[in-house]
Amino acid sequence: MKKKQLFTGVASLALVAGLAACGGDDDASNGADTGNNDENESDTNGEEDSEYSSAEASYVIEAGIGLNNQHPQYEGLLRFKELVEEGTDGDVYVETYHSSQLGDDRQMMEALQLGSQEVTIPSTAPVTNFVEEYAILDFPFLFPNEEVAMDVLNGEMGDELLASLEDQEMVGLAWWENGYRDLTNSVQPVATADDFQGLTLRTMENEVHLAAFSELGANPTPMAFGELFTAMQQGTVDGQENPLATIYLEGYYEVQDHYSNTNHVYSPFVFLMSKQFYDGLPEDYQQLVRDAAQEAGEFQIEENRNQNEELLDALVEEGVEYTEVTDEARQEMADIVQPVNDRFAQEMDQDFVDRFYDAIENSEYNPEQ
Ligand code: TK8
Repeated sequence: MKKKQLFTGVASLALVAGLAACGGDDDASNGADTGNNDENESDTNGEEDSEYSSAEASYVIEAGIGLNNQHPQYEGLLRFKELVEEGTDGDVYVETYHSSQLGDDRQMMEALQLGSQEVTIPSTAPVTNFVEEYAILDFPFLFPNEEVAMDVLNGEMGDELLASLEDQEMVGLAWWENGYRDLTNSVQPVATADDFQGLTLRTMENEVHLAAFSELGANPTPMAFGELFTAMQQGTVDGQENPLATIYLEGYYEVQDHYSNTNHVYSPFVFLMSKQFYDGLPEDYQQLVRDAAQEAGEFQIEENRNQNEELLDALVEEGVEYTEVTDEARQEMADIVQPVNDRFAQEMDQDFVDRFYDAIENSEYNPEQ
């Protein structure tokens, strides 16, 4: 039986349009050196490095992400592909797309709901537009470290959040990691909360982020990730915030002058599959894609942490000025945005919020333990 997407035609049209818009850069090996223009033509059809083919598969997974093919998230996706294809001897085939070739996070989630795309791995911030409770994950200065975050996400609270996606026609298979977000801009060094004043900053499409950056005195401008590089290049925004791996590997140093390790919010990725597609898989394949998403995620997280730790020198070498944010300055930022967290927490289910905070407090990785 051949399980093909209803909207394959539409998806390929979007793909062609996406490639055309990116101008078809053939130099695949140096995404980080070519700014945002990093298309790797050899893997846009997902047939790369695979002994299997979509023509022989019973099930085809179209998997798309917003980041480029230099990012550890894409390496994780390739690992998922390998695990699934080998585990099913090619009966499930995975086509991988990066750089928003299939759309931005929100559009790809909508495609999952419709069943016209099978997998995407967004940051959790835009998931808030589908399930309100996800907002808690994007509270600034919430998780004291990455280990606590992963502990909570892989525990009961994370399971609950994954399960809540089912009403939205999506299945959450695993937590991956984007990491702690830092600030870049082209106007001034940012060392303290005061330095945010007047900066026009692109934020993710998430109410908490909007409110928090307003509270700090910046002008937040929500925007899809795929539009960000051009917005910085054209000066529509002064800056943005993302983990170091993204900042470096997307070549933001070409359009940004200052970087500060604000670490203002921990950003998870969530591995999503279309519920329609998942429900149509035999049970053993359902378990297999679940395990593969988890295993590929462990690999992605390790790679991602390495890159987030290691890329600072490389960024500075590209001419970006590094401004270190002290713990004291960070605490001041946290105090300023705390009322935002409290306000959003009040609007959520209280029991959920209490249990979430308890899970953080009681995590064995919490330094306060
Ligand atoms: C990529 C996004 C990105 C996120 C953002 O699709 O939007 O700034 O950090 O990683 O999910």
